[in-house]
Amino acid sequence: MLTPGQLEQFREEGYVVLGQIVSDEEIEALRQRADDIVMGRVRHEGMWFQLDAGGMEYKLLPGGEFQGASQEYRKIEGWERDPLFLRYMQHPVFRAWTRALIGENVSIFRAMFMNKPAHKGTVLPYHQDGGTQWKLTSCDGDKFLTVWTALDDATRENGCVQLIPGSHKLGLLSERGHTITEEQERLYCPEEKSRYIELKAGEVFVMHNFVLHRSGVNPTDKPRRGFSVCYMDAAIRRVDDPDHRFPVIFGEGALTA
Ligand SMILES: O=C(O)CCC(=O)C(=O)O
Repeated sequence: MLTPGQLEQFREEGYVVLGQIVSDEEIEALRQRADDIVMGRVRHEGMWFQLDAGGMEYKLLPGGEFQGASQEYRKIEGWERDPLFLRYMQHPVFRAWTRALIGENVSIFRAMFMNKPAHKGTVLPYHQDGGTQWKLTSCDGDKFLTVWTALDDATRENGCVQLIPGSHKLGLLSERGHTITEEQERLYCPEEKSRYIELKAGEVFVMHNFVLHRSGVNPTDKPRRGFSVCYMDAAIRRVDDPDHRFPVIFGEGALTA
């Protein structure tokens, strides 16, 4: 489930590749469901859709409701609404990791689909996940865990996630913004320090939220779809809306599929 060696690697490098944790059939079902959702064959109220602008510039299109059947969505949020994905998010391996790092009661900040459509994709510059822009009552990086699952093979060629091992130890570099400055990128993210997280469809890696990470475009004819879930302490609230409740995944009041 979770070995002391993996925990040690997580503390030192800020990430661990776990490999595939569910059967090939279950992965195939998730891939199929992702396809059903982008094509509008399965609809869940409240999901948020953003089409891909594509390109080397970090320019994003506005998001909102379902915008029609398309393989060109860049990001879709709200996957806890889908029973198949919710069950996956509640897998005992993620229970073990979140218990070790966060505690008994665990919610999610977000559960999102991140796609680099074939012959498209938008560059996502180096960034950390957190800071005041998340508008949370606590942004202590140690109470968060990102779990990223490849829904297609993710390769260097089709825009897999790239990260800087150990960079979580720098703490939060930008309190306010999402991305870091060019100067910080020059200083902390030289190409020789970066690691490309190449995964087969179904494989998983976990990441500390303060690890510097990025991803590129996809010039290939195969999509690179990923499913990224950010788990956090269920006691965390939104600063601008104390009555808002994040979806609870483990512990008291957890959602049921
Ligand atoms: O999937 C990607 O390309 C980026 C993912 C990411 O930034 C995240 O999961 O936090």
